[in-house]
Parts: sequence; structure tokens; C-alpha cells
Amino acid sequence: MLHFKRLVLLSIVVLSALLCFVTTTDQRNSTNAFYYGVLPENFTWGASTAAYQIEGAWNEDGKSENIWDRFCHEGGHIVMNLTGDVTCDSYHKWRDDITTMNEIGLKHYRFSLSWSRIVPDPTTGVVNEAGVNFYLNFITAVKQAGIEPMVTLFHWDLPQILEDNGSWGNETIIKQYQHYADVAFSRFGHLVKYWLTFNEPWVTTWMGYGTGQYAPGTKQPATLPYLYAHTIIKCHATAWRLYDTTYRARFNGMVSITLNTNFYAPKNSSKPEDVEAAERAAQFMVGWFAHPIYVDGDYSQVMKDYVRRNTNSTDGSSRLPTFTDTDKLFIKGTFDYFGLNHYTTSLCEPSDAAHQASVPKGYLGDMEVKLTVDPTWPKSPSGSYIVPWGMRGILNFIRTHYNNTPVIVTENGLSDPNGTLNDQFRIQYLRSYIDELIKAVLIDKCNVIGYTVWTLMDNFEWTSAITKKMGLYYVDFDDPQRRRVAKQSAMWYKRVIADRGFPDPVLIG
Ligand code: BGP
Repeated sequence: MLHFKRLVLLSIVVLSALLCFVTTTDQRNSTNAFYYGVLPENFTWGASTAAYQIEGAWNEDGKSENIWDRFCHEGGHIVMNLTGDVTCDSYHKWRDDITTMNEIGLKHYRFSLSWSRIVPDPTTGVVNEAGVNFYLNFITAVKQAGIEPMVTLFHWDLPQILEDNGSWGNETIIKQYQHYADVAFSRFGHLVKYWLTFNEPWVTTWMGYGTGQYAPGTKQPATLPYLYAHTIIKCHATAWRLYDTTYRARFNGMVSITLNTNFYAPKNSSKPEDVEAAERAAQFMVGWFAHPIYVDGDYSQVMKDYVRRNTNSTDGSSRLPTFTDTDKLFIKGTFDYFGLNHYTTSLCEPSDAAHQASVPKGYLGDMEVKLTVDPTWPKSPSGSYIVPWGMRGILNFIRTHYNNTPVIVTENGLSDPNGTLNDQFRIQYLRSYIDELIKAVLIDKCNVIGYTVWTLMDNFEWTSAITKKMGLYYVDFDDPQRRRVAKQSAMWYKRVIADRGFPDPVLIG
């Protein structure tokens, strides 16, 4: 029996080595190979939400209007003109949320603060004590439940008054954001180990001000995303430096930013131009923010070159703004870990004339990449492609491009159309993506220290509102009590957390 186990162990080692050889060259080849593995004790497992998506109470206790309140109330943007006015009602039902976290055995819970609840009018800076107390009670209770709060300062819900004052184009927002961060660090810092300055600035800037699909619905794809991203990067650095100089010694927390990115794979990995296109797409997406923060304080050379050449100006100027040397020093190194939101993968090849003509002039055209998918990839009910090996790919991209910085996956998950309790396809999705993460850690030595499911419970999924269900818990939005009911995936995830991954049945058997 002992011999048999040794033999099995040996074959696993040999197989892993082989797998490692194959997959470090191209993650695609590992698609079907399930890999048993257990992550270290201190690896943190969690679930995510965001203020606008779960809180409701949009105008209670002194909270001011934000751009998502305005966008939903305006009508014409959201499915069935639904709003987040009540949604999961977590502002009143937060104790129920903590019950669900306990049931699953989460190690951390990621959620966001609503700026307009804490500082309703950032132009005066007056703090709303009712808003602060709401979060203080909530964070204290999460902590008492033995769960680490992971707090996002900004998850897209800009106070409307700041939007009206020139939005991210008016640089006084940097001081206003700094003040808001200061309030959060000083009032909650003793309870919070993980901070995130921004959730997905790519979405804020590109979808809010480029395509206009998201609040506030502005469509200026050539200019505003670049200008606003520039300010957001400065805001991030300002908050990180504030924590570093004023709070770190006392609270010893970790501050970072969460970036969303697909994995960009060459359409044909034996074509150098496709490999280059994949690198360029990644530099335009994750690199847009990560290169300044994690590498050298500045945008990547390829992004600078391509935006300049597509600006096509007579004086050689670019639509991409420039950081001064002082900015670069200030921005470089403003991280304690890497927050990653990852869902899907794109295939890349150089753009051709037809494709260039089909995309709006600006950000998408500037990168000169044609993004496609493999039509054989399975799709989620809401249409996003399920590509588990992309998780391993993007983690390796971060390892090689950003000096193997510790990564926390801050979002990953799947939608379903009806919120079924027997959500086997969600279990399949999470199982395969977590397995690729385990391969990245145990085989490729990627420095991943945490994983977070999007999302704890069905909630207000932006323009899809409550028609897109992504939760581990089902929420009945017709029930005034908004009861939360565990789906199969919640109990499955509980097991994964308790097991720290997928222990090999042969080895433990
Ligand atoms: C992320 C957001 C989340 C959530 C999630 C849903 O971009 O940070 O708030 O909405 O996406 O995923 P998707 O709608 O891309 O399937």
C-alpha cells in the first residue's frame, strides 16, 4: 500500500513537471488537466460586493446623490429602468450579510464605502457622522466575526456634485479624494488590514466617459478616458502615500488598487505579430494603470508610441497626457499588493484597415489590436466566455511584468439568468478557475495570496440590474425582507475554503 502511494506521488511529481514545462510556454495546453493542490494556511479566501450594488438607502441619513443614482433615475440606461434605490437593502440588512459570510467561513469580505455617504459634499469636506457610524458598526461586526474587511474606497459611485464640478478633469478632486481617504483611514484604519483605492479605473474611465455605457454616460472616447485616468492614478498615489506616511506605523495595513483585465493571448502563438499584439493589448488595459504604479511611474513605451501616432498631430503632441518627473517619482511604487479582477480572455492579432474603421477613434483604435474569441469556448448565460486557463495566463503575466508582486484576486465569478439555487455551472466555473490559480501558485510560483468570488449575493449588476444574478446567495427582490438563501455554490465554496483548495483524494484517502 505504502509502495502504491509512493508510486502515485512520484507520478504526480513527474506529471506536474511535464505540465509545468508545457504550460509555462502556453497555458492553453493545460485546459483539461485538473490539478489537485492545497494552498498555504495564510492564503485568504473571500467574497466581494460594492456599495451601490447592495446598500440601497440611496438618500437616507444624509447621503447625497451620486452619479449612479442620477444615471438610474434619469431612465433609459438600465434594463427595465430599474434603480439601486433599495437593491439588497444591506444598509438595513447588513447583519444578514454577516450571517452569510459566517455560513461560508469567509476569511475576508471585500466591499466598498460610499463616498457620498461619508462626505456628502466633498467641496466643503463636512463629514456625515451617520455615514461613518454605519460603516463603523458594520466593520466592527465583520471583524468580530473573525473576518478581515477588505475595503474599496471607490467603486464607481462618484458624488454627483463632483461630476458637476468638472469630474476627474478638475484636479481639485485629488485633494477632495485625499480628504475622503483620510477620513476612512483615520476612522476605520484600526479595523482594516486590506485597502483598495479604486475598483477598476479602466471601467470608470472607458465605460463612464468613453463608451458612455456606464454612469455618467459621457461619450468622449478619444480624450476623456486618458485625461481622467491620469487624475485617478494621481489620486491613487496620493491616498497610498497618505497611508504610508501617516497610518502605516500605527495600523500596519496594506493599500493597493484593483485592476480588471482579460488575459490577452496571441491568436496564433507562432506568429510574432500576434504575440506583439497581445502584449500591446495588455499594456493598454492592465498596463495603463499598472505600468505607472508597479514599474516606473510612467505609461509603457508602447502605449505612449501608439497613442501619439494615432493622435496624428502636426506638432507631435499626444492625446495621452504626460507625467512630470515629480509625478513619476510620486506614483512609482505606490502599492503593497496587486488587486486583480479577472473574468475572461481575448485573442489578439494586429488590427487591419476594416477593423480600425469599425472602432471609434480613440482608446480602442489607438491600440491597433483586433480582439476576438475562440467560438468553441463555452459561454456564460449572460454571454461572457469561460476560459479557465486565462486565469493562469494573467497571473503569470503579472508575475513576469510586475516583479512577482503579491496578488489578491479581488473578483472572479459567473452570472446566471434566473438565480437558480442548484447552480452547478457556477461551481464548474469557480472550480476550473480556482484550479488554474492553484496551478499558477504551486507550479509556476506566482505569488498569489488571496482569492475573492464576485459576488456574495445576487445584487444590482449595473445596467443589467437584478436580471443578472452572480451571487453565492440568492436574494428575492420581491420580498421586502430581501431574504438571502444559499445556493449550492455557497456550500461548495465553504468546502474549498475549509480544504484550502482541492486536496488529492488519493493522497488523503
Ligand atoms: C466588475 C465589477 C463588479 C461586477 C462584476 C460583474 O467589473 O467590479 O461590480 O459588476 O464586474 O462582472 P460582469 O458584469 O463583467 O460579468
